[in-house]
Amino acid sequence: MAYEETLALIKPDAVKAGHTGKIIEAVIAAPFTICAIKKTMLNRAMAERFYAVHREKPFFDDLVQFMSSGPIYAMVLGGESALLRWRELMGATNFEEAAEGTLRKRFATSLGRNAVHGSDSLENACTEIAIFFSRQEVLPCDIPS
Ligand code: DAT
Ligand code: MG
Repeated sequence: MAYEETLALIKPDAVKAGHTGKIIEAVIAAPFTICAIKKTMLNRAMAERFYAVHREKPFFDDLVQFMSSGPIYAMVLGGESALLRWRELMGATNFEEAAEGTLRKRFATSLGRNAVHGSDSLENACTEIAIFFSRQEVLPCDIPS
């Protein structure tokens, strides 16, 4: 086990539907340390950059349009095995295949509108965190020493 940080997003569908509080409750209960959090909105270019790996996919345009359609919350979640644990809490990409109790099972309404994002590797987590936060904004400890 190792301390890790991952990027989590509460996507526009979940923010709009009023699920932010329930999702943050699940984050804290898991538990993760919220090392950084901000409400923000991606413009088209930022969404394209964020999802650049999917540029060739047929759903890319819809994904970019959706992700830039309203406010989101970006969080850096820290903890032991944070990357995999956050992906487990999110559930499968397709909410119909997501396990009971996962965030996507609870809050997704379609394959694309699936409430939350999580980095898929530590390397990508670093890149994605840097899109939203400076190093000074990421505080791994809740209690100052
Ligand atoms: P994940 O978000 O679980 O890492 P991904 O990186 O493969 O999944 O895809 C990014 C997002 O794109 C995903 O959360 C929802 C959307 N998406 C993926 N596959 C899709 C598909 N076949 N049709 C429509 N949207 C899709
Ligand atoms: Mg992904």
